[in-house]
Amino acid sequence: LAADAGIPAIPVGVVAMGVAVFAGLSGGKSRKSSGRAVAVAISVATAVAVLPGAAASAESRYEKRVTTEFVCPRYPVVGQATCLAERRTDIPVRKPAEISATATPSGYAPADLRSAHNIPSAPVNNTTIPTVAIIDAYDDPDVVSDVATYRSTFGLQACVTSTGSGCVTKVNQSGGTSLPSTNKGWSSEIALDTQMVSAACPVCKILLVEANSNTNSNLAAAAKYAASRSGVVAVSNSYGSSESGSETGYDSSYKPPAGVVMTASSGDEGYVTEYPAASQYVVAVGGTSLQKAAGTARGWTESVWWTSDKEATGSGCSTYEAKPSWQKDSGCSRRTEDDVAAVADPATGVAVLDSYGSGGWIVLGGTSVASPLIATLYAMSGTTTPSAQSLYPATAGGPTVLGLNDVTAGYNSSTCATTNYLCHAEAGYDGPTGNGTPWGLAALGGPASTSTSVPFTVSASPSTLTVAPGAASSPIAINTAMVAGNNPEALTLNVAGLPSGVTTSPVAPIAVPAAATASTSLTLNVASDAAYGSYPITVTATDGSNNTASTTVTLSVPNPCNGAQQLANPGFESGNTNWTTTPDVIGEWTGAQAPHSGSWDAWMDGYNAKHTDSLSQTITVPGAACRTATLTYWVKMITTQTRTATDTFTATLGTTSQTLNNTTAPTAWTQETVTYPLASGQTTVPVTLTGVQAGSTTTSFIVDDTSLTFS
Ligand SMILES: [Ca+2]
Repeated sequence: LAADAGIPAIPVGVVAMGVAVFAGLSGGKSRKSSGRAVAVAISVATAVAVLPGAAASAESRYEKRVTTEFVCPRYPVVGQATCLAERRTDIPVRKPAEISATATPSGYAPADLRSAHNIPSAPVNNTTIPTVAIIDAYDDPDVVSDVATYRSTFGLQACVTSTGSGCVTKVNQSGGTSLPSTNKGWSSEIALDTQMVSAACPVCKILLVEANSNTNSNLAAAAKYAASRSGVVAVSNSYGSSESGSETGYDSSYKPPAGVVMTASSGDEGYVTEYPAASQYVVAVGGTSLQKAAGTARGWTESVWWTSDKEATGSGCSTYEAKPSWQKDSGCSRRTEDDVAAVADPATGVAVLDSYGSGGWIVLGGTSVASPLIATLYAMSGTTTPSAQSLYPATAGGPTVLGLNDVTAGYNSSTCATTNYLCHAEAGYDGPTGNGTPWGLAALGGPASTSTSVPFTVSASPSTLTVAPGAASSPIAINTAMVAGNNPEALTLNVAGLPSGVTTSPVAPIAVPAAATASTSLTLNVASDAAYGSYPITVTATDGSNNTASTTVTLSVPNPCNGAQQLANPGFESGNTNWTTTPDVIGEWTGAQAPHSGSWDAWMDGYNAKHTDSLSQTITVPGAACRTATLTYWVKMITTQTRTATDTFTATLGTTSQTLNNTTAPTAWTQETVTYPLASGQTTVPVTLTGVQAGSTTTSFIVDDTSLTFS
């Protein structure tokens, strides 16, 4: 067993999962010490506490059964640490090929985490792209490809090799390229850590430092090396071992130089402290159960992660570490865990692609989720003095720190007194969640108000254009640009509002590679049968964080059909000219047969005998672009035949007819309309008006002011 050479006998085994052995160590807990490595996967069926609603008692919960296993051996030997991740075993591992737009990975996605913590889409106040360092043991041979697939799956920018933005750099604990041996459990941890950095900060650089093994000495050496690297702002440590009298010997490794912050997961074993989270020089990160809460201002709600007394976030009072000056809590004279928190409950876990350790997409929980998220937010904040201090009010009970969601519900020990803040959430500071969970970057040293405005713009040139049916537009430049101060992001263009018969080239969605500015050519193809009119077409650019910006292109599809009235002598003012008519129909009639306007109209029927009158013209269609003919006319009926429908008036346009009869025709001047869709290639349209009086009882149909138009 790799005993920790530099460290004198550590009384107990180190924690796997945060726990471990504690023969008589702090907390008064009695834990089984194994002193030997144990099989990795320990299945635990658990009743998970799921969030009490705001109105419910802090203790209320519903039982949600999930099963989990620790990805690293739970009881490593003395002097070794365990990784602090738990895998859901009730959710099947899914191969990358099983993932699609409609079959997304289970577990929270980057957009969920960004929403839950109001994380801006890019670092603020940074003059260079910050680097987040991840400390783990052993080698994950698939880390680079898994991070790349994770990013592409969730629409995050790809690695930009020229700048290192979004890329993983992997080194051993002394910065060399000779990597340690592989390890499946730690590979799951490495996949989780690097993907959480990607989720929170797609542009950040990731430095993965792989310790030769999981001994405390190797991990401390890796952490010290990472903090010394140029460009590193935050170092995340998602592992722990039980506290021991020799731990302070490692503090010099975990005390970062100015301008760098160390974060450490507080543990997954409930109300107990672990190292290095217990170090006074690190930011101890606890875990919550994070759930969506529709209808609330935040949209999310959190409580302390507690699955069982042996599967919950760590917290407590250190046995060996001095109290940092900014901690003001009264129930622990030494260093108190934790400082801050983020999601860790496996029941509300995150999506991770872990090819080497698990063979595909899995859902992970544990405080290993929380530490890299917090480290990344420090890196994004732009502060030159990242520290736990910014999380604390200046005085005990002082004003709430800006930018934190106070967690007030839940506990990490079922036997914990409700008044014990070390294991019970309460308003303000408490052990399990520290001062709360981040809301933006203000509590991590960032600006008080982080702009969450969209970090890019989109415009179109030209923004208005006319395209005839059957033609394609000239290329439209869709110009996208990052707002100053933001790193380039890959964008996706979508097009909405296309009318029937109009398509785009290329077809949306259209990928725009990450760049400070980009111009994407878009062509509108207007089919010959596209609908005439003016249409606002919306082009929307979306980044990997679901920020959107839109611009409008107004497309006019002109109607080239001559819309002028085409009937000749439409009001009969020229007598019979142009009309083919039966005798004595068009005239200067007066009295009841007087015209609708002018002096002339057409009087059909009205004889003391059966009779039929008609009027007709055949009109030339004014152009091949015309699609519809529309006839209007004014009509009025005079009849003594009121009992039965015997007499008819029919207006026929092409093959469309409208028929009135002596019981339905209007007895006062009324305008009627008939429309007729032209056949393809049709060049003429006949118009016929016909009145039929069926017997000797008189009925007259009076017509005036006709009109035939095309469109
Ligand atoms: Ca609290």
